[in-house]
Amino acid sequence: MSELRCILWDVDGTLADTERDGHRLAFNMAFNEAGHAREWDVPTYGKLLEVTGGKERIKFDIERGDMHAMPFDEIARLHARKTAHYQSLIAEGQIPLRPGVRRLLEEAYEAGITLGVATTTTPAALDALIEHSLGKEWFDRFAVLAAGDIVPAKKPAPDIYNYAMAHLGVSPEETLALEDSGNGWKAAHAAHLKCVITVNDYTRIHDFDGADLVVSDLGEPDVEAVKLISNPYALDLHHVQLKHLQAIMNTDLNFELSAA
Ligand code: XBP
Ligand code: MG
Repeated sequence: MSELRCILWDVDGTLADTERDGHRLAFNMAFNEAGHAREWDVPTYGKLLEVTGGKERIKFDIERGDMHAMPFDEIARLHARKTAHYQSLIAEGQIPLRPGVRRLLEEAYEAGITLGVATTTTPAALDALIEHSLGKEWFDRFAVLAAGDIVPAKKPAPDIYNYAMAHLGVSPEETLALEDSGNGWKAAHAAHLKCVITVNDYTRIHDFDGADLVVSDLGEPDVEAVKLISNPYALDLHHVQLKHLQAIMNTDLNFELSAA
């Protein structure tokens, strides 16, 4: 139980729905361009999301026999081409931010909350999304951009969260994570962070048992209320605001429940 000082944002699926019509298409473009007879359709890619990291995802597909074998340096080259295609898709403005993301980012920034990114994706892919979907000013507004291979173990390991917090000099007790996936939730939980989940079409079937709030999206004031999927703090909300994240941080759920 503590004051909220820092919010760490996941990227893919949380800031924007980048996977199905962004990353997936970019992988397929790179495969096609390199002459690999492989295309990841929508359901196949949904299952492959269990493997975090693009290079790791290709390696997994090879090891299970669905792509022909290649050494890791060739995988890395193929992935670099994928990243270039992804950057082009993002630059074309194909992927908007999810509902409420800009609103909540701005509210937290204006309130002086430290903001950071903790993601599995490649720094160049993250930079493209910030530049084209969020706006260049956010390069300065995020106090840390923790991404990709900066840590050896990707989510569900807690390493990227631990790296971001160490860089910022904040503790888990004063930090909240925003995530969209089972692996993201596991990483935040293993880093001892409270965590709010916004699900999407790929992740609504994931297990978020123990998460502090699970919602359809962050929502906006002038549209229909968000769908509350799991609301253990019994928050009364139409759309997710900074005050709700602060309430989650200020409440010791175990104490409240045992005192009730
Ligand atoms: C999601 C991921 C990433 C992307 C692909 O990251 O697992 O691997 O699917 O990006 P997060 P790369 O939800 O943590 O933002 O190909 O650049 O790895
Ligand atoms: Mg994600």
